[in-house]
Amino acid sequence: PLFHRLLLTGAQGRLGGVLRPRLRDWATVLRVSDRVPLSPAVHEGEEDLPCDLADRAAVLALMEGVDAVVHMGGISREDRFDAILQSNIVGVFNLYEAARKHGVRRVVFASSNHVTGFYRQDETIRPDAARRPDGLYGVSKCFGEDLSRYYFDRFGIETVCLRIGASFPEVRDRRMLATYLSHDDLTQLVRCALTAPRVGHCVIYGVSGNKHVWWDNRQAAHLGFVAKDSSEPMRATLEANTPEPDPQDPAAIYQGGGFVVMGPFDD
Ligand code: 15L
Repeated sequence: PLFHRLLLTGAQGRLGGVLRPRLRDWATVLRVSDRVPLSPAVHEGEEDLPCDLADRAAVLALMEGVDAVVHMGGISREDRFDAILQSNIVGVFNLYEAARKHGVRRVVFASSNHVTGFYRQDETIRPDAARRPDGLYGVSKCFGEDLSRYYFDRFGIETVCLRIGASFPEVRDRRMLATYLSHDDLTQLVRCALTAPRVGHCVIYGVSGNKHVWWDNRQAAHLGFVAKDSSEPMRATLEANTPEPDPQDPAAIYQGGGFVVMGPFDD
């Protein structure tokens, strides 16, 4: 195995659930964590440590003895500010503080394309373009990117921030022709982010080799990731089955799609 103990947070989440069986072979022990009970329950080679990311003491215990972290935990959509605050801001701070205290050397951080959701769909941007978050969720991911930058510059903890596009088994709408990241490519990307010899702090988009993309990901080359999949084979069926978007619809104008018109939600 690549690691003695690897931690997967958000193991019961949608992508945590995809990654969980795929990460198992990479470590002697895969520590799986979520705030809700895991189903299926632990498999051989796994240990389950339930944890609410907002609970500082619990996160400190969660990180003990861990070699590296795949941080998929937290809220993955637009939500009430107070919910986002606890999971994605307090939670990420707790994670990095625990990494510092326990000497954890590397984190793969699930960021999101929504940190740049207010760029237009006719623009192509690089990961170092100024951020334009499309909601409080996107703002919280900006915080995670900046916090991890600080923990690298100050404490040398390496992080790869993956601005995941849309990772589902299949392309579900026209926007996903650009944002699609297959589950296999996601897995490879996480593997490269965990194992590339030196990553420092970097930010890259998590996207398959789609024909039309909005993101110039050449800055990711040093990770050694080469996408194997593409949305293109699904284009014809998708276009035949979905109406042409209204060009005035903000969801069709901006890269963040429907996220750009969500919220704010009342408490
Ligand atoms: C995200 O950040 C969400 O977590 C995911 O569920 C998708 O909605 C994705 O963005 C997207 O942009 O489609």
